[in-house]
Amino acid sequence: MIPISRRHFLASLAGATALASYQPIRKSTWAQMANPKPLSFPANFMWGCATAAYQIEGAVNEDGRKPSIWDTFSHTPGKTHNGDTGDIADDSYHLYKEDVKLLRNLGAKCYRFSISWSRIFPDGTGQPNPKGLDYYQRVVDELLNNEIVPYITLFHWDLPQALPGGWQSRDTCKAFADYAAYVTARLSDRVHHFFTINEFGCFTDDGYETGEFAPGLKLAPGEVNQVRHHGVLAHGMAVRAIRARAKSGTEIGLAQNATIFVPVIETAEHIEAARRATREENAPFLTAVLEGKYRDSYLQREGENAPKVKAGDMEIIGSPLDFVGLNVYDPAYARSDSSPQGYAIEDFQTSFPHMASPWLRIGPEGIYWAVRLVSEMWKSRALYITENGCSADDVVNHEGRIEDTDRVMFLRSYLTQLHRAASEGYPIKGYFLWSLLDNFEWADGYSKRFGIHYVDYKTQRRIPKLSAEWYREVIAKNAVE
Ligand code: PNW
Repeated sequence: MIPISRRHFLASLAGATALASYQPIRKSTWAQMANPKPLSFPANFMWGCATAAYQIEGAVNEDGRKPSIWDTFSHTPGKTHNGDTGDIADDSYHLYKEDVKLLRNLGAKCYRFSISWSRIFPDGTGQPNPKGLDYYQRVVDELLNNEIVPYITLFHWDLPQALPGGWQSRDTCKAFADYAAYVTARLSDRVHHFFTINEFGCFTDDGYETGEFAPGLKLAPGEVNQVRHHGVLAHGMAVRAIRARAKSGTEIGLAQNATIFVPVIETAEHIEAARRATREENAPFLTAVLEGKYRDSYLQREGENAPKVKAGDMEIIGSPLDFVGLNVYDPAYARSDSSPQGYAIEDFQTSFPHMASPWLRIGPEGIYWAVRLVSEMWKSRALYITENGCSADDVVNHEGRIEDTDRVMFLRSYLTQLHRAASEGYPIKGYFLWSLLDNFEWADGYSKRFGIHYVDYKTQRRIPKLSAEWYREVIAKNAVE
């Protein structure tokens, strides 16, 4: 319900009396308005936090790990803010027990972290490195000993540097599936949830088209579409490889920052426009994965630049999933119009509010529409919010506290909208806050803080922010207040 003031409420009733007979407000209604119920989530809702290997681990040369494309990229002058690298990051490779303690103190029920492919297969393929896997065995043990359910992402952008051609090569898809099979065969006795790939556009478009992310290439459109195709193909091949090797009961999904459209006004025509826009604008990634097909409109639009698809590829790409994970940050808005596609995408006014990262516009309704549109269009049985959170200009005040009221505002607004989706019955199973702690924010280096724990990078000390205290309350009550 949208909170309204008493004056507005009465005024709206007064207006309505002209049309309908006036009903006096019962006392109990006022009592409810004065004491609104907390926004409770379904029983067993999975509250957690998310991180990724290269952003937190450090220890890039230890125990047999070899470079990933992000090591190379971050060490190339001019590629990251201030020349920052993930060499040390949060040193979670050594401090993982402390980080699990942070989760424990929050009362978190689950933790989403990623595996560094270069620790397991330092050359991308070939000989596995047992010491690499040992680290993740220790992390999983520590989580389980603290009653925290591990959710593993197999690929969060840190591709082994040694793989010839990177994602331009179709062989990389096979290498990924082999790595996925190796990991699941060894961990699926205790880990029951795997995400294949995190955010397709961020390592394909940003890595191979704009060059803002590793490997920093600026390829032609046809080559970029081929890289995108290899991304979704690798996902599908991994789904099959995991299913073939994992213990029964293993659930598989992906974590995608689909572009989700919010209808400009909640009318039937604008909702339909948002639906169409979401399906069309995600054609190379989520739509292809969930429909097992590239839309004709996408193939026509790309013309001779369309990806080269081999027989059987689309079936593999569309391999059934157990759940869909959505990373939700900034919104997009669609309105109905008379064009053949039936929608127009809104531009943003310069006054549109954003968080510390300029791209991170604040649009809490996006999380509601993400869950609703994906469930409605693709009949997903289970959904997770695999990332949501924000950067803020966090400072340690004279009392040693970080009063990130702006982050709390952001999170409360989004979770209120997520509650709306849950209360309407959509199958949302859990929520992973990005991020457990400040970390290496890719090309932005350490200049942007997304954590609910502050990291002093000189001492590696972690300090819970106000948002951590707030999230702890949410988890304890299973409700947003
Ligand atoms: C996600 N954008 O990335 C990633 O999964 C995380 O690793 C990252 O730290 C987090 O969100 C915060 O950025 C994104 O520019 C990076 O729209 C950039 C964008 C979106 C998501």
